[in-house]
Amino acid sequence: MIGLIFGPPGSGKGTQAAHVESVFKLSHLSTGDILRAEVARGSEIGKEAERIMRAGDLVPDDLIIRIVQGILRDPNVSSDVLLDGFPRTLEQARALDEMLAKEGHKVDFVIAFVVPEDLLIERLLHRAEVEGRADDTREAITERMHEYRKLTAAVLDHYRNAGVRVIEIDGVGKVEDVFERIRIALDQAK
Ligand code: B4P
Repeated sequence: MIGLIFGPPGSGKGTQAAHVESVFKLSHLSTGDILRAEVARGSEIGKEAERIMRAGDLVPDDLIIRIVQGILRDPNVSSDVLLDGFPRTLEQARALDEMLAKEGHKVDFVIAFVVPEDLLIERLLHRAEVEGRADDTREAITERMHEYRKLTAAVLDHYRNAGVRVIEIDGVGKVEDVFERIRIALDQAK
């Protein structure tokens, strides 16, 4: 089972993925978390990614595709996966489809959050105060929203056109209420 958790920055991807992982027994794989861990380790990948992420831009497709490929090929990684923050461009989506097709798999569902932009910005600025994440500055948030509209939003149509089940979730409200909407939708989709 391969699921994607999809939405603009601040829509609740990482937040809800943690709940989906524990209730639906899918391994949560967040490319944002992986990149932040590389930055913290000071690895070559981290050095390349740090400046790009801080500015709110997307890291190069080939870099992120190599990372995901390495993880999905790892025999210790479960074949039931929830991908969070990947794919973020059409090139990444095509690379993922190709990787999965080689193993006889495909994307089974996409959870796509719908949240108004003013609320997204409010959440991210609040996280900046609480966690101080390097890419939660007003300038970087503006750039991340721009990148989402320019490059990432099209990924949803890619999967819709491929006949993949896209489950739109209203991401406004308490975290537990949003998760309840996801739980009901995934239970119905079984
Ligand atoms: P991510 O780590 O994916 O960052 P994000 O889009 O902000 O999502 P995140 O999961 O952290 O936040 P969430 O919406 O859960 O990416 C960071 C950067 O890494 C990118 O900008 C890019 O540079 C790079 N990157 C990652 N993947 C890449 C790829 N595939 N290709 C290229 N570059 C890539 O939550 C946000 C906040 O809202 C939290 O504080 C949370 O507590 C709050 N929140 C969530 N739900 C809420 C609710 N219902 N009510 C109130 N607050 C809520």
